[in-house]
Amino acid sequence: MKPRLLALTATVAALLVAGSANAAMTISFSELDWSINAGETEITQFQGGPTLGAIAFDGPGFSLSGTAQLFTGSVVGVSAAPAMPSSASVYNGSTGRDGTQYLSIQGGQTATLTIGGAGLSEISLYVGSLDTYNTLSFHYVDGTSGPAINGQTVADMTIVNQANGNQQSGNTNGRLTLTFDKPINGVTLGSSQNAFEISELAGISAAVPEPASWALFIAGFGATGAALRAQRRQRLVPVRLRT
Ligand SMILES: [Ca+2]
Ligand SMILES: [Ca+2]
Repeated sequence: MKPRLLALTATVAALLVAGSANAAMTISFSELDWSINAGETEITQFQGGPTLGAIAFDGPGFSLSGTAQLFTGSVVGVSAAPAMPSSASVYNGSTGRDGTQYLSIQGGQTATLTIGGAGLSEISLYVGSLDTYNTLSFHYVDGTSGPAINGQTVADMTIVNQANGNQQSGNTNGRLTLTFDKPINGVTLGSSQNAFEISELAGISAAVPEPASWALFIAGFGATGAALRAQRRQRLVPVRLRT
């Protein structure tokens, strides 16, 4: 029977505040949603390889390290290609899943994405067959780490009812988005059992505004300064007349 892949797009965001670490993030999950979020730029679809260090990135400043593997297709009990909406560019019509290479973190393995420059203020991951034992931990530009979350956290904080590893349901296959109150420069993905599958990463840079924006910003300051000087001159006029 062909998997029934409904393009459910309901999204619920929740705020997670870590008790120990002085950081907060919001978590949202969008079912079978291949489209990246507004403002995001794609980071990678895990093409290239076959090792983590040889994966191609869409922009500069990113690298992947760790022991996780790259898969194409599914192996029962080992790794399941994430379920996809038919609109996804990586959709395989005969399986209803990602037909291209994806990241698969097997039991006991990790993959760390390192982010250069100013880091990211948001990251989204297209995840497959989310399980309670899939983990994400975050490293901040200021040198601190945490809070870490897992599949159960996602289930508790979003529309995901159960992170039970279902290989077709929109509950466990879709876009997981995390936004941060301070920029991250790394994410470590782990899984204590098979497996944590990810098709795609995207994010929003925490970089300062582009030079063009800065030029406008400075021009704005200049205009404000000129207006203030004009006001001051006007105020100064009567004083001058008196002396
Ligand atoms: Ca891919
Ligand atoms: Ca899984």
